[in-house]
Amino acid sequence: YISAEFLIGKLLSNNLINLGIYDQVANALKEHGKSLAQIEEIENEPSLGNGGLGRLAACFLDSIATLGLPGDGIGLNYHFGLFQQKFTNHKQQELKNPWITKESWLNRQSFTCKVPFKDFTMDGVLYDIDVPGYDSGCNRLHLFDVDTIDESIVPENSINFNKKKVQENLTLFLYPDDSDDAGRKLRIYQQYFMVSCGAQLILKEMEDAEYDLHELNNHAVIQINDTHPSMVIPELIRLLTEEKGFTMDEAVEVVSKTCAYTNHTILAEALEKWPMEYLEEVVPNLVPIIKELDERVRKTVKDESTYIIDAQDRVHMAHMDIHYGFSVNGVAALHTEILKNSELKNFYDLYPERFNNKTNGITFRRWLMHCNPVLTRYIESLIGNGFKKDATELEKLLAFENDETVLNKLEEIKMEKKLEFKEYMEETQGLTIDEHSIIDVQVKRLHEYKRQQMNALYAIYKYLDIKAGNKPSTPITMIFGAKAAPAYVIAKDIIHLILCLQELIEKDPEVRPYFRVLMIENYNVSKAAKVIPAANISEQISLASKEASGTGNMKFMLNGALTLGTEDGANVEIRDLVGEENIYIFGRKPQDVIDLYEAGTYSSKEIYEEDALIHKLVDFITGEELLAIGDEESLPRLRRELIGKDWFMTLLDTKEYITTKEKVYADYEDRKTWNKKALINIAKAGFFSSDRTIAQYNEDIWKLK
Ligand code: 26Q
Repeated sequence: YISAEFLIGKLLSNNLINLGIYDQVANALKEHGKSLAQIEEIENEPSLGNGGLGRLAACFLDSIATLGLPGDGIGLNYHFGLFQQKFTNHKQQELKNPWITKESWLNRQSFTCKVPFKDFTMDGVLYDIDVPGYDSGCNRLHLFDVDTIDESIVPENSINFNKKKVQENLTLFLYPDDSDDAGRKLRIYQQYFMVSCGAQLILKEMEDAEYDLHELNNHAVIQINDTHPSMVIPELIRLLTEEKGFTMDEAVEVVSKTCAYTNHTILAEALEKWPMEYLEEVVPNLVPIIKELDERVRKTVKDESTYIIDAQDRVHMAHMDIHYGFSVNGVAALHTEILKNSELKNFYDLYPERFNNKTNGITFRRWLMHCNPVLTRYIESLIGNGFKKDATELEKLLAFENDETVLNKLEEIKMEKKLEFKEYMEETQGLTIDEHSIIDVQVKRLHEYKRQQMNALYAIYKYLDIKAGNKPSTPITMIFGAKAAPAYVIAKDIIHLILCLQELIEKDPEVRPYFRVLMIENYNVSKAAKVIPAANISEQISLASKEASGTGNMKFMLNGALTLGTEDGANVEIRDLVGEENIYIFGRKPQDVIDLYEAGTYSSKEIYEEDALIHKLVDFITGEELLAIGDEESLPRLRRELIGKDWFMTLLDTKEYITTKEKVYADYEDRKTWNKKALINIAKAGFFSSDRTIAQYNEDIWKLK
């Protein structure tokens, strides 16, 4: 599993759980007056990923090891993980995020290799992190690095550095761009270094085992996690032809039977296309091979839209993966259908047998057993512990859907997790949450398509409604957590809006007792594990057709939160499993959205001008209340964006979002019915175990024994 990101998060507790010694260690520490929870806080967090794609890779490693499959991860040992986020003057500030210490989980290995760039060669060194499976063997995460990295070239409190000194900075930083096209040469240096080291490691393992390299595909399979590692295809072909005496035909054939590609996005702007000029400058060795691969396509395929090198001389990495791999998969049923029917239709017409779906999953060791031990123990007391190995056994909980004692107990557990989260937020940010309020959470990377701005418009609606005298019967706490790519201006404007709303309401004694908007600073994996179990409502409100899958949606459901979401990604499969009455779905349907883009008729301006409520909410962004707190450049820019462009159609769904959310809050008043819905969500979450996902990858693609 080769991936530019492995968002593994802290490892101590999860490793103890997987080794089956968590309770023993926790008790032994307690007897000596120490607490495992406190030690957990001290462990540095390896944030070696941006979001969903990186976290998915980490969950997959856990499941591959747990299922006893011989599968390792290959990636890069970034010295600084995703930037640390600080809020100053209601804005995101980025700081470097070091995590490596002498005591880290990295184990240096003896393997080394040489990676040839244009004007110099770099020496790859290997560090491994052990990946113990739950109650089973142990695999490895292989992270490549170079010894010449100089962490001191990054100033304190900053993420700036000289991008030209590749020897000193190659593995210094994880690229902080989530779906934004940041076509930087350093990224190509990183990608090539990763795939060349990875390819050399695989060939060495083949040779150590004395296997014939012509049978590579019978001994290895390489899963390419999005296009970031796609250069592994030409690099393997290069190594086999230049160093192992293969003919081009032989190399192309065996590599094509070894590589499989996973697509994680349908945002056209996020599909990597590298200018040939860049590749010539960084990895000239690959250029003749990529040209040869493109030539071969041109000889047999008429449809020019599938060519690897386009008319502007850009190399389409995904095209290379599809022509020269044996499998292409999407990450949720809807996503795969959209790939087949629109986004990659031309490729599906060529190779229908290559396309398959693998709906994402999450590891229940981290997202249930570790983050919610009280719930885990309670489930065990009801249905036994079989669900820990076979998550579908959670369905046995359905027998209790009308059992008041069980439903009340679920509510009590939720309260316990809210109190823990309250304490945590008090200690870390000095914010005191009302544990009796409804906890409504949207945590994920900040991106316009995910529509945090629509949730913010709801907050404005609620603020004004309370100001007008309509007090909610149960107080509401809206929680956001999100990092924005440092160069993504509108995303940062949205964070600014949310932080300004937080300030406005925190200082308003009329509203604050009933309604609050709070933003978690530096949202990361360990904060996710704290907030998700405390949530009542899971916000999954992306513009339909744009969120490939989502995985947060699965984590919330497993912890008994109800989804308020659009018909998008895996939300669709959640709905099909729990039934319409146990989820809140709203908004324009995926096909309507696709048609709207096609027709090019969407006009947010029209909605703004014709709808008085929307008009009022949007104008509030630059009203005197917020301008008194916020930035006079940022707030108007965001308002203009919403009226003048709104590429992800926020205003299209805002009205229906408001009415649906009002219904969700009203339903919360009938606690018994609410708790029953929560129970059904937990019971049906078993399908989203990454053990199931990995079993399917293995059954259909890898065929490991
Ligand atoms: C691209 C070019 C240059 C620099 C960076 C990037 C880049 C970096 C990260 C592009 C994309 C990403 C991350 C994408 C991602 O996290 N996608 C998410 O993948 C999840 C796992 O499949 C899905 O659940 C989410 O729906 C999808 O958004």
